[in-house]
Amino acid sequence: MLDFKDTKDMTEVLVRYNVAMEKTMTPDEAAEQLYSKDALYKAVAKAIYEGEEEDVIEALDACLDAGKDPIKLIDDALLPGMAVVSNLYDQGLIFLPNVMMSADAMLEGIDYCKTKTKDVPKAKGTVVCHVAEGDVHDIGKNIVAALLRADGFNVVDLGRDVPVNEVIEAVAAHKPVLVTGTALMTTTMYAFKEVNDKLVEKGFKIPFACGGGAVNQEFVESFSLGIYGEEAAEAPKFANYALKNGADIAKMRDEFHYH
Ligand code: B12
Repeated sequence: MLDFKDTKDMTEVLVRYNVAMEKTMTPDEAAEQLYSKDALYKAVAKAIYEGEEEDVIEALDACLDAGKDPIKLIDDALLPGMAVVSNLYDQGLIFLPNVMMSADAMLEGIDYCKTKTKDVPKAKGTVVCHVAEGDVHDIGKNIVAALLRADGFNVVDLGRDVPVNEVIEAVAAHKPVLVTGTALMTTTMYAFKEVNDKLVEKGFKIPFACGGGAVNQEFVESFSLGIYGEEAAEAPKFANYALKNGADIAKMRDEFHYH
């Protein structure tokens, strides 16, 4: 235990409580500390960190040869690999282009795993995904869409900067069990409320799951169909819940409430 009275240099305190690193690490050294102890999963994560798509496939092949289930590899190897990259980015150890290359390598890996499963199920249902009007940040939405597809949903991906009316038209055309929205800017998140109000106006009672750095639970629950999601991995949980229980928004909010 540190004695605060005698601690002249606060650095010691910050290091003790893991707020600061013991020494300045290189990104490679920091990544090394975050990888899985499992050598097969570590190879996948390392290839994602390095943004090397071919190495991701090679590492996945090694996992498959060892008998791992291709769909489980998404949760067990690919997402943890991307989590290492996010962690290093949050610490300011790596930069944006690295994150984008890693995200591409991870998405490639998800697609590859899907081709390796024999039991590609009949689509469970449809989900419409979009990034809010005016917003081009689509990395999170791409992960959401990839995870939904991996879970057996048919995804209608409207892309980024999607006009409000286009979302409503897609819902009318595809009758999805869930709509997702992603917004990373405080200027674009209000498009969600417009989508919500137009859906209600047209009589569509369907959960509208919203996430992305700009929004929080309070904001999303301020509109009647809104279900807040913090992590992309929640999207398939929402879709499965809606499929099983229908569009009971109040029950769904209870089920997935954060605090
Ligand atoms: C990458 C990035 C870019 C890239 C985007 C590339 C791309 N194809 O997406 C580029 C360089 C193009 C870019 C441009 C701009 N950017 Co930018 N960008 C970022 C950055 C660094 C990372 C965003 C990101 O991809 N995060 C990783 C992904 C995975 O996170 P995510 O989308 O939030 O998704 C996660 C969760 O939220 C969740 N999730 C997301 N959606 C959903 C949906 C559901 C249903 C669920 C369950 C979960 C879920 O799942 C994911 C994790 O599991 C952020 C900074 C930051 N720290 O966020 C700034 C940031 C978002 N950008 C910002 C700005 C201002 C801009 C620009 C306006 C800059 C400029 N002056 O030109 C332009 C915007 C142009 C536009 N009209 O959109 C600001 C926004 C500020 C604000 N609050 O409004 C930020 C916050 C930077 C900052 N601190 O100022 N940007």
